[in-house]
Amino acid sequence: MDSVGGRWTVFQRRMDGSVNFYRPWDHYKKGFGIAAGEYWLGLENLFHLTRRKKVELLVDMEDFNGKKVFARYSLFSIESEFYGYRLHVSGFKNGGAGDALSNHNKQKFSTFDKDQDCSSNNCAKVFLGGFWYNNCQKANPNGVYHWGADKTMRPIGVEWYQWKGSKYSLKTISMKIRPVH
Ligand SMILES: [Ca+2]
Repeated sequence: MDSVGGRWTVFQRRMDGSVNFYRPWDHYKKGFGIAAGEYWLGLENLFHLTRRKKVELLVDMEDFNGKKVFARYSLFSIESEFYGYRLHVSGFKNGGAGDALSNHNKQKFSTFDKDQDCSSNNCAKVFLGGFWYNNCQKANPNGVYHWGADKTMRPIGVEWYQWKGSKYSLKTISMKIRPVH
């Protein structure tokens, strides 16, 4: 990675299915899991980490064949809870994963008990995660961990559509940020 910028701060990680990510608003606000394993830092922390400086985003992911790709965004921030922790992401650079996140740009965060998405349905309930759902998603990193491809299932998995399609649940995915100088 570039020598420019500080250390990466991981705010999301899936790696083994050990943590339930189907959780209410309060959990996504405050964070859950453990930093060394499956993990969500919390929206309030994320807001404070991105509010006064330029921050870039790196999304690393791996499939069950050991193939690794990434997507990178040169600017990343979220708004306060009052504005629904609305996502701002731009400046995509392709590391083989494709751009799934631009579809979620300018969306508010939604959980099953707080529907702020652009769908007439409750995306968090239909796709079983918590995320900046649009109508509904191209990326579902907080979806259900279900060990690879299953064409017979609804697309509820840990999805990155532009890389593996809607019915493949990734082996690992992590989202991390660092300040840009
Ligand atoms: Ca809705």
